[in-house]
Amino acid sequence: GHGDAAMKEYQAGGSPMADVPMHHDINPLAPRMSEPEFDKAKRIFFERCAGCHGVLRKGATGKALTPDITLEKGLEYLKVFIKYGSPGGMPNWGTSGVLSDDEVDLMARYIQQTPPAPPEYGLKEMEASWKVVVPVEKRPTKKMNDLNLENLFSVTLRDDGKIALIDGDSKKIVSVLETGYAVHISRMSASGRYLFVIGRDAKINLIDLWMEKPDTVAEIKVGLEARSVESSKAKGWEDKYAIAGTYWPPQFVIMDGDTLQPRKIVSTRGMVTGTQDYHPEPRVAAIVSSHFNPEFFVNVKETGMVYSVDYRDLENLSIKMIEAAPFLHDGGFESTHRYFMDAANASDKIAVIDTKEGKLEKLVDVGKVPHPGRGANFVDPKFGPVWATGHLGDETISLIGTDPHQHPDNAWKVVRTLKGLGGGSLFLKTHPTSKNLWADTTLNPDEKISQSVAVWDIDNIDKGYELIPVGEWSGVKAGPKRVVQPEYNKAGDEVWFSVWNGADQESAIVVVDDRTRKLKAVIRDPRLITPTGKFNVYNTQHDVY
Ligand code: DHE
Repeated sequence: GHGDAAMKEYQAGGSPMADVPMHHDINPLAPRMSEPEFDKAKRIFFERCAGCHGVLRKGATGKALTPDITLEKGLEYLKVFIKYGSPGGMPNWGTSGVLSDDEVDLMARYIQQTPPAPPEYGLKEMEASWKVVVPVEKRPTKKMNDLNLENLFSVTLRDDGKIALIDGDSKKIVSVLETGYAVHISRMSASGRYLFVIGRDAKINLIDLWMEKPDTVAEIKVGLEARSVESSKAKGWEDKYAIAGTYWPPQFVIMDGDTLQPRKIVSTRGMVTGTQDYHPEPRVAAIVSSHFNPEFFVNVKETGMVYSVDYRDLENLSIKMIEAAPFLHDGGFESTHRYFMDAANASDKIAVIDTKEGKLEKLVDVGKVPHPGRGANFVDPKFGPVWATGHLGDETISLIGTDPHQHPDNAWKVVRTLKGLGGGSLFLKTHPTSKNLWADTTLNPDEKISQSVAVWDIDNIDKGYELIPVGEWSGVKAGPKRVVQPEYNKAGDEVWFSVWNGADQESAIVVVDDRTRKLKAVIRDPRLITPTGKFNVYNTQHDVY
């Protein structure tokens, strides 16, 4: 199975649903629990367990934990499993010191209860949370600041619920803005004017970069838990719509691009590809926006479906359900932007989605638990254009041929497998003007590896990687100092890395000169609390990676 420790730890990152009140349905067959015990257990479940076992405990990466299964196993068996973990990938919550013996007992009783269902969240709730801070007619009609917007970076300050806007030229923090809880990603509107930021609590901030001091002009909460937001990019539809996908409820919503007014909500509950079994909570993972057609491509994680959503007519919405493979997580375009390279992380495959024709082109077998972020595009000296992904579950980088016209024999095949620093890789990147491929190993258990990155010379890719000790270069002394997510500046001659420490420790951003691979700058500032994702405006706007 997919029992990689890093993978489990990654998914057990905590959920804002821990705070959502839910009804305790007394199950007479289950061991007794008081109301305070139930609430405490529910909190632990959403902080530690829901990421793998699902909100309704129907199973995802982890096993199903519904009472029909757990009552049969019994209290003692469940306690041992929770305390010691399993070779199949269940963490050892007790012996690792995360849960006390009393808490292990509490959780063993809790998972025999009927799973409490979180509330639904529809138009009424969205509208109640929706705020237009600056109406469209009160906004500037041209750019009112001297910022070089194309080289601005939006930086996730994960545990502070904020983003930092950093000027890529001077490396100075322009401002720090409040966003949602455990803020997750930033995306750009097609014009490069609006920045969308989404938190794990499903709060979206729409930030107008034309203002004298860029700030939030609208906000909304689109659900109880979320990870993805995008903006319409097809010709004639620039900046018109935004879309956000939620983990709970399992649905997505299309909004007006300049106000976030919710327009159309679509549920993703349905049948799993292949088995055609019903899944009650298929979460929405990555969403990409077609540059060709007025369509969003929406990853429906647990059912393994990609919905192509044609946004021309919201009242008569047309959705194509493209069967790929479970569990769809992250991905990005190849260099022509026609094919969406989409990681099915429980199937060890990349699903190649033809966004022009709206169909599955190919399922490509790669390494164990692919995790590309948006991936990396470059021209392999032997095989032509390729797109690359790293893996959480092994040390390899898979290079997939992406040019069916000039290199048909290599198209949609793994043409080369690189050996990287180790497992636990989250992101890799290059740039059209660069000859380097950079990959992190953020979740590797070995500190030397998680604090370093690997870099390959694309023209001599056989020669293997060079290790760059980015964590050490940061000068930050204490802490885990995990190095995460390479991101290029607009010119493609600098690559930025986050040195991600605990919330009460110093973190940093390290800027490396891409041509010399030498240290160029370190951004250290008390406001840089837990920096993780970085999104260069131009590269994000144009899907350059
Ligand atoms: Fe992410 C992208 C989900 C944990 C940093 N993350 C994504 C996307 C999804 C996702 C679905 C794709 C969005 C898109 O393209 O529309 N992430 C999840 C989880 O479910 C998971 C595993 C567990 C959780 O509790 O949230 C998770 N992610 C993390 C982290 O722990 C990371 C490393 C640090 C952080 O900030 O939380 C993290 N995720 C990122 C980043 C991206 C991302 C930086 C965007 C990469 C890019 O280049 O586009």
